[in-house]
Amino acid sequence: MVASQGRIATYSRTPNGRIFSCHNHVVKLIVVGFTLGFIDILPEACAAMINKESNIALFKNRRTTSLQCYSDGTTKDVQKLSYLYGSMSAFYTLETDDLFGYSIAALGDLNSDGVTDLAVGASNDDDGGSSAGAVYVFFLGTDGTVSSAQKLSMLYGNFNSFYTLAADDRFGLTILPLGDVDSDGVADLAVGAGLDDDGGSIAGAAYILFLKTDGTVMNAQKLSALYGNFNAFYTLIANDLFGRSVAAPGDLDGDSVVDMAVGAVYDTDGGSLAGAVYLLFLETDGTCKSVQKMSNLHGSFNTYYTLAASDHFGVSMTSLEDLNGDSVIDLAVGAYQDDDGGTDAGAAYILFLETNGTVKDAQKLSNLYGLFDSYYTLRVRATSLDLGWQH
Ligand SMILES: [Ca+2]
Ligand SMILES: [Ca+2]
Ligand SMILES: [Ca+2]
Ligand SMILES: [Ca+2]
Repeated sequence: MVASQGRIATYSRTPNGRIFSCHNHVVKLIVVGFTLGFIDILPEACAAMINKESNIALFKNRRTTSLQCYSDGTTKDVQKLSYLYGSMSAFYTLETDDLFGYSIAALGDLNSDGVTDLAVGASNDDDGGSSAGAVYVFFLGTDGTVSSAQKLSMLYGNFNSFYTLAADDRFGLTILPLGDVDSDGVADLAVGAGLDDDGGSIAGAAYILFLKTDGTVMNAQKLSALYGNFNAFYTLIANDLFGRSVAAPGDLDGDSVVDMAVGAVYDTDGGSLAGAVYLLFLETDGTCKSVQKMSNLHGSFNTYYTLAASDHFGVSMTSLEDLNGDSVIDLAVGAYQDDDGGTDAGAAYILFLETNGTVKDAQKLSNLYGLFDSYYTLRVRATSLDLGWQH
């Protein structure tokens, strides 16, 4: 099914099995990253990378050696953004272990100067507390260097007018533009803080940041066990890690307000750390109108597949185009410790959604399902990397 509609390529050792979805002029390209063996440790902080030809932003961290995820398997023209490259240091300073580049997202042209702008997470930034986290908004020049920048954290960008980040929240663990939630003409940004403690230790949280065109926060809505009306529908508990991943499915239910998917990778439905994904149907203020969970116990997922303990379903996600032609956006979800064909070999699911957020059909991609092994074989992941994202 998927192989006939697009091409699947491996990404060279992204941490934590993150899924990238991107498109080029030839094929619909779904890039699935799997954690394969330890490679090396680079003596520098993480760095964001921009491929100028494809307009794809990537990241590179201490456990990544190469950036090859294009249809021909090569990198082309690349601009690095780090403390030493891309003029970033003219605006802010990175410190040891900030994990700048841990997450990255294209923002569209926020400041309307004709050049796409970029958000980069630094989930272990220490503004407001050790590893409270931060996100940078970069206004780019046509050469991919930084022409101006706005940091969003407890100390910058007006975020603290709305919420307080605590130590180890890991704000910026994931970032993604959702679309224009409040219809003010400016794209709004989802930011995960998966180690937030609302409702229990590491229950997790996600924020919707309503941005101004200068990159500062005009308004914000937190979604967690305590905020955003989420708890009217489901209960987040300790160690759910809600907010580890986020996807933007567009307006799934057709009420003209964009919706949001959030992964809770340590959810225990049907097994310890089996994982779960929530579809949040949003109001224009970013609160939940309704919520649909997908897991072993919810959302009809178990009609098609069963998650095992420690699969970590929801560790990564991306919305896809409408693959099956039913006019409803479909969703790819990673489960990087699935054991098909080898311990922690990993898997991804393509979920064909109903407009109410339940699963209409599903296709697993792994060593055992979805023809994946016709193209690649996933190797057993080195157990020493189990804490890949938990720096
Ligand atoms: Ca711009
Ligand atoms: Ca907006
Ligand atoms: Ca909607
Ligand atoms: Ca569809």
